[in-house]
Amino acid sequence: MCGRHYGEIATLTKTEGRLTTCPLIPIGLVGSITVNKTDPQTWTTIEQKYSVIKDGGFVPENCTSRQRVAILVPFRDRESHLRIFLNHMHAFLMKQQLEYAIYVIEQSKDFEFNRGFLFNVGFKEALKDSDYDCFVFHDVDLLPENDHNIYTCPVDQPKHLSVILENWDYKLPYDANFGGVSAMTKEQYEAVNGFSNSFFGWGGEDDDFYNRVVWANMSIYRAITGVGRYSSLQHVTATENPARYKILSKGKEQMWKDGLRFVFHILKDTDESKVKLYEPQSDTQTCGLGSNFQRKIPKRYQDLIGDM
Ligand SMILES: [Mn+2]
Repeated sequence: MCGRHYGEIATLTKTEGRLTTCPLIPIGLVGSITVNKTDPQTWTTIEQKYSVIKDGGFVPENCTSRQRVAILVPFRDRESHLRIFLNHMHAFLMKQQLEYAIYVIEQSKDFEFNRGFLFNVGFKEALKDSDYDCFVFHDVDLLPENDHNIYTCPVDQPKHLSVILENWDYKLPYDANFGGVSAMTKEQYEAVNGFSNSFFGWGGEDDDFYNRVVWANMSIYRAITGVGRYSSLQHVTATENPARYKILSKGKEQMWKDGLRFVFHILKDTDESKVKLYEPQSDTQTCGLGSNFQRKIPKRYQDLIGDM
């Protein structure tokens, strides 16, 4: 489904203080870009290269960004992918003249990976830092190949950014695909009650997320062919969740019982210093999470880097 959208076509210029709004398509974008899949090996290499990045984020100097953008990246175990990702993304996003921060949301090993839950937590955590307008839900193993793929959110509809992927032979696998990299305004995310928390392991949460968009009477915007191209980093195939079709089939009745509104967690300090540990409160039992469910969530990659 590929609806029409006008959000990014409007060319309003406003002044905030002495700075003008950053251009819609910043000067210096070139379209197709080279993707470097080489691991920079150390966190220090990235920190030195991107010394301008503070607390995982960036604010353009000479203009006011059109939106404040939080990039949410669920994470577990793939340190090498994360270094490659950050090395690529910071250059990419700064060039787009966005005010943004990258949030790495890490999950403890106690339960199977739950991508949707981690996005819900990341959304709430990011809003404690800043009044973000736009959220990008991003896999760590996907790297944009075209800098005209602007990481902002159309105000009138959700956006699917990762239209064609290297590991799918650069084809969209099916029209309702909304996985990989997607973007929503704060209001749109609240209107779909975020992601379901019920999908553990691989698969299903992105299709449920798409269904929620439809049930909220929205449609998905995709950029023109060639812009939404992504390189993929290789990894061992994750374990598919065999229960996903059953959970998906109950998605509509669960939409307002299972999602953003039902993610509760409390903050705890741990001996692991910079890593913060979250535990859902017992209410989360109602959305299928066990009582011993725990998540480690470094708010930004500096937290993950620690003193290394
Ligand atoms: Mn993958």
